Amino acid sequence: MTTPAYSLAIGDRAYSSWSLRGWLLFDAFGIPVQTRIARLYTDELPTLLQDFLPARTVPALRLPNGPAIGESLAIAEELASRHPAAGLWPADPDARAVARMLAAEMHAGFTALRSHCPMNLRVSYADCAPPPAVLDDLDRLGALWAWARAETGATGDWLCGDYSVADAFFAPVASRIATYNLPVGAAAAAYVAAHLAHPSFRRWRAMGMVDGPDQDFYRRDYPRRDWPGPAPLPARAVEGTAAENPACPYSGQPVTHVLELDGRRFGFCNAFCRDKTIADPEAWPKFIAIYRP
Ligand SMILES: N[C@@H](CCC(=O)N[C@@H](CS)C(=O)NCC(=O)O)C(=O)O
Repeated sequence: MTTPAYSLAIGDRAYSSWSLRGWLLFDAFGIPVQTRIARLYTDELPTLLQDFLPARTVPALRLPNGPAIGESLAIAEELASRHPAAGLWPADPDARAVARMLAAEMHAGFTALRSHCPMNLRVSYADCAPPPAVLDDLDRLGALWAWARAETGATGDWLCGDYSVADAFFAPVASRIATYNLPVGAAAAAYVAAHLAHPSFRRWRAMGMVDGPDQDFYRRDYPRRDWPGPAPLPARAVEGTAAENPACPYSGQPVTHVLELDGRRFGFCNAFCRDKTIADPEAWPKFIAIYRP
């Protein structure tokens, strides 16, 4: 008998910061999930959420053969209870307490940063003239992150040792600091860089680059700069179905859409999977397995 899957309702990947948190709780911890996406600011969202009542926002999670729950923090706790070996929270009790405090403060706070700098993974601005309240939020983040490292003795990329729920909760903040080129100290900048390079974050962003039209609500006229995260390999879409791989690396289905990289042609079974691969080829292990066998 196959285990029934978790079903996760999400919004536009480029813009829905809470959906990113919810999805990272699965992808970054190796827990399989089926996603159902709806466009923010359209009727799609309330329609999708009809299947996830009483949740009113995304992410919303339908438990296998069970109820639906909303609220990213509740989803984190529920997954941690159901998957104790996945390491969502640090194993050390003191580090776990620190991680819980971080996630809770993120869940409740940083409203100035969140409203002045809404998450937008499709652009990178040189400056956004952050007002004092945003600078206060950035100071608080820097202090909180330094406190977590001092308290837990974490010396690597993540705040409490291994990547935990606390880090997943700060991923959208890291993306905002990158997108809006916000001023932070060296330690915070290194933490942001670690998020931009995290494989799960790269996969989400790659999908977010191509999974729907730009939303006007998030448009800003700030000067642009290059995305400060890892630069994608230079792949591009090409016509035809001729490809060096006989079947889609993700589904095993016949090739219908092709990309070109380094003069080589690779095929996929639909436009979305081809285009998410073009957006960041190195984010996709099954593609890299055929590109660099
Ligand atoms: N406290 C919620 C916040 C979720 C949230 O605000 N999600 C936004 C998208 S990022 C949403 O669903 N907005 C649609 C709406 O409020 O109608 C959580 O932790 O999951």
